[in-house]
Amino acid sequence: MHIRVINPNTTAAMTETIAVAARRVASPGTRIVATQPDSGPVSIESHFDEAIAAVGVLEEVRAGERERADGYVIACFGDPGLLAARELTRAPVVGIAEAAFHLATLVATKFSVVTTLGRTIGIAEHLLQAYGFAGHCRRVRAAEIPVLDLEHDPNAAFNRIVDEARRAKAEDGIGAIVLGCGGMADLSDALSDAVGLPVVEGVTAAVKLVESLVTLRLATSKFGDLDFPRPKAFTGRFAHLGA
Ligand code: 2AL
Repeated sequence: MHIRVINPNTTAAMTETIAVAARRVASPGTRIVATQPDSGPVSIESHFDEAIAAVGVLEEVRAGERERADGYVIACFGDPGLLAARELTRAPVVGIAEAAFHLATLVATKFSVVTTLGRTIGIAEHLLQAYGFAGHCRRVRAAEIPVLDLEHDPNAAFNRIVDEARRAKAEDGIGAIVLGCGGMADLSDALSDAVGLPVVEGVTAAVKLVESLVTLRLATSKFGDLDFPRPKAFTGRFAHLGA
């Protein structure tokens, strides 16, 4: 099985962190191909960053189709471009936020999210509403770490995440923590040990969900709104995305 794990930001070091975490949980027969767009934001911390990054995600899905990928993971917690990506392929496409929310509800009745910057809280809350998980999530919390600090100063970042997760455990009435950034892909075991709660991390959750969907032969539905986009010309710098 060939799973293309797309880091929607352009920071190669973060792609590597994501790749290592994905390979750690992948089944022996699964090949993880981890990629990032050529162009776009180095980190995704706003609606603007997400909108630009989504185009790169879609280009990476097109590239994956040429390589006959069996499934895709969108490894940013805003799940940028998720539904558009599903339109481009029959293969399953799973975002790390939706994957983590789904699995968290299987191990706890309530969870809190610990994400990076406070300004991304609204993005996660919007997804919780859109996906129908708002009733399971007690609170989206921020450790106030810029995304790239996860790469540049990992020990300080981890300590802030531990502090916020401990506050969540003490104050939120939860049974599990969801980690709210692809760059946190390597932190779930250490955080779980430090806090004493199940910690659901989206990259690893999404890899196992894609493996399950492929094994169960559950392809993305081409009946209805996830059908391939109608062929048409695109102009200017997006000409390569047209038919
Ligand atoms: C993210 C993420 O997962 N990757 C990135 O660049 N930004 N999301 C977040 N909330 O920090």
